[in-house]
Amino acid sequence: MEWKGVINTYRKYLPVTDKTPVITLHEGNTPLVKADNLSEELGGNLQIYLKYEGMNPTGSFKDRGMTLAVSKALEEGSKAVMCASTGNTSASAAAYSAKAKIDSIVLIPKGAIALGKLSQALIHGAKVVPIQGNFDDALKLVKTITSKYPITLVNSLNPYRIQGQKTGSFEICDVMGKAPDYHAIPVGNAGNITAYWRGYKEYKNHGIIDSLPKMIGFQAAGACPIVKGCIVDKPDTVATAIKIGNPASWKQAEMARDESGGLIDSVKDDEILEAYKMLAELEGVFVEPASAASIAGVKKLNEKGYFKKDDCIVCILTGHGLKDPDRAIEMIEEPESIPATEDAVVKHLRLDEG
Ligand code: AN7
Repeated sequence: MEWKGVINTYRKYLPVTDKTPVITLHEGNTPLVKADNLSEELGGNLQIYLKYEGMNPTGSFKDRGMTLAVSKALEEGSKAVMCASTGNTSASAAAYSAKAKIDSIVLIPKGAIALGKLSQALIHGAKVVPIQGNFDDALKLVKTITSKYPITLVNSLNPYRIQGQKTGSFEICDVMGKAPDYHAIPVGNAGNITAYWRGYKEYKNHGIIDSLPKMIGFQAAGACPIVKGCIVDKPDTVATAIKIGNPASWKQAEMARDESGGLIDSVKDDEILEAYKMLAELEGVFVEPASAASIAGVKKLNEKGYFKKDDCIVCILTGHGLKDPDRAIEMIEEPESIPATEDAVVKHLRLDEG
């Protein structure tokens, strides 16, 4: 049967009626890939699955929440939406607003978002406003402005964003027939960990799953306010998507951690980049650096003996690697060119040496 996006598929669990206009790009239904090569590399004791959210229409998990946030904005008669963004939210808000024929305004930290994301926001026709500040400054401004003007806020403070994003849990459980033992996820503004926990709890309340996963979240070491227990004024990490010092859903993330018996830990930039390369080389899965935080975190915890044998872990890979291709090229070094002749190619590859 044709997949018609998360609202049409999970309508019964979402705050929509027959009258709600459904603005969809057929988001969701993303691959859940068993990562045997990666599991073996990490010691062979775990069953690791990758939920490849980079396969959503705009290349990140934000589309699950944006379909609902924009549909509800339209239902409520809104003519414009606004968000602060480290990139992916702006790309998604721009695309869904284009589809809904409403305006979108995005505040981004100047010079601090990946080029692929900026190009998305621009080409979909968002009003892009780079500010001379970081994401936290941008979010504060957006909160103030949307409280004073008739513009709908579509950051994850908008409850419809969380409602839409919880469908990720539903898909995992629908495919596996149960919840995993652990749910590993990068944490930035902390909306996604909040949404997934909510989704699992709802499926358990409906009797669809018997057990809940432990939620394990990972922040970048230079931007880990929840781990430190205090706001980080100048967050810093290569994983620009999660360069956030004062997450909006801080308390909800702590609740997900504590209710599930999980944890929120930090991973260093070099651990994130190692995981980023490992995923691409071993699994054929290209993600952006922030997404690799969940893999880096699982690797770190496994080395400390945190897991039991054969524990099943789903890692959320939040965004596509093509969002930020410069990062990959920086790491690997672009190869030199050679003359366009058979002889030169054969010599270059040393095929003539047997
Ligand atoms: C790839 O786009 O906050 O903890 O403004 O783009 O729900 O914030 C992005 C966040 C993880 C963290 N991975 O999720 C934004 C923004 C990727 C992301 C996160 C983001 P939350």
